[in-house]
Amino acid sequence: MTALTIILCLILLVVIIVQIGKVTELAAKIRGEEEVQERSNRTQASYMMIFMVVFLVASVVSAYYYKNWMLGYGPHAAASQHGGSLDYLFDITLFFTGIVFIVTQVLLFYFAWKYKSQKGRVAKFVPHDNRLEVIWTIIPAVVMTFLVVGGLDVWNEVMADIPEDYVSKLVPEAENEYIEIEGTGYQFAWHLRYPGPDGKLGTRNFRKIDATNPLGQVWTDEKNIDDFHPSEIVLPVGKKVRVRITARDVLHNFYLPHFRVKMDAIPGLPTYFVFTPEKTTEEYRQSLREYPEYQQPDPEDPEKQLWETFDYELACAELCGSGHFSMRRVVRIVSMEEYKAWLENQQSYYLSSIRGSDSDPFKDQLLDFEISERKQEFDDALEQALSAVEQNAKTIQFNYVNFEEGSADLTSLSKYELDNLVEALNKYDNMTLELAGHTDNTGDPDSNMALSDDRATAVYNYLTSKGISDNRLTHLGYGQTRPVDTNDTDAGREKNRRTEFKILTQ
Ligand SMILES: [Cu+2]
Repeated sequence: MTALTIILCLILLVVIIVQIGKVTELAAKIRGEEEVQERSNRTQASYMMIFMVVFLVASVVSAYYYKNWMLGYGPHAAASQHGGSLDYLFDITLFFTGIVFIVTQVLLFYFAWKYKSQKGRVAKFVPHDNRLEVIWTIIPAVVMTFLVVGGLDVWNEVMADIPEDYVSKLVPEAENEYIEIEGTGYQFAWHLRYPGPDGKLGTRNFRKIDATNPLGQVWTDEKNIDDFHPSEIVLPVGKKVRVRITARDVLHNFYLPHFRVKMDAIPGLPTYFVFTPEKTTEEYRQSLREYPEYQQPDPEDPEKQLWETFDYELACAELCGSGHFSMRRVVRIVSMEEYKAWLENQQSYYLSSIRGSDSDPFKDQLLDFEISERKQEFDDALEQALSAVEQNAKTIQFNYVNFEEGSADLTSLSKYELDNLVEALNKYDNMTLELAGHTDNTGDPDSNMALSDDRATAVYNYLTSKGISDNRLTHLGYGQTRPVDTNDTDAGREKNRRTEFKILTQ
């Protein structure tokens, strides 16, 4: 109904305009056409001048009124080291284009007024003028040169070539040390990766991408072992950051508006930029506090005002598909102490999601740091047992010696702990041991007894094969006769299935 009314109104308007035209025509015929034409020209020309003044004043007033919506003004201050120079470049561009804008508008309307049609005046015909050509070529060329050179200067700050002695570190200290992080865009999110304590991002291969390996990390590359995948970007204030940017499907764009950095994420072609955050999230919030537009309650959390809930953000600045809007991640800039505390809570993706699974190439072996950790653990337990006085405290349980299900075959990972024991036996050459196997109470007691004996024997055989004299070792199975926990729960039964050794003499 509304649409119909509007259409009817429009038709009516057209009819009225046509009628007015006809009336004017008739009036002109009555009054004499030339005189009417001339008066009309004068009126139109003065309208031009009025329009010019109103339009220019409105342009300036609206630019001033909306200045807080522009980059670099009001609450939109830059939060990175180079951000200020980028905003300055915008200002310079605005200054020059502003002059051109005002001059061209004034001339356009002034000429329209000055050269309105007048009786007896003939247009001047200028076919060619070299001087004019030169002037309007040189002036824009000079201005453009200033703008382009200034722009290149800022661009080189963002795209700074990494110096040769550049070092990537998770916690940078020296001037030439960067934090190197990685963002991979896909439909529709960012997958973030930090290098872990070694400061180096591990290699990737797109063929390795699957459900458990979203970035196609090559697990045989040890630089990948400590890399972690956080859900937000957290960075310390005042440290240089290099962001490596890639995409997994289509074009995306890694955009950190508050830091004035923005770069395409291209499948198959890693890009990067460098920036140094200069204000922590908290400092930026405090600077927003004075602006009325940030003193409103946050619609999502009415208890708080908008400045309190403000966060820096990472957005995708490429229209990459229907879920494009959801490619947002929070960026937190914090003090070095907070950054370190946050790092403490991050878990290596490999160790938490891949280690021991079918896609782990090191499934059947221990990694160097695990070997040394477990050796430390074993040595500590042994020292404690050796220095203990009570006989009960002389028994040590193997924590990592395991057997294949229902058999007495040692698993491949068991040898590491047994090797620790071999080393200890070589170190303390008077030490003699009793090796004992235990089971839980499931199954037949007699076969449990036999199985536990076989398992103690397997350990005995391993140790003697490593050159330990057989008169230093005895072995026997206790079956289910000596539980250390309840046999009513899974956890209890697991504790009861164990192999241990007792120090007889030392
Ligand atoms: Cu995107």
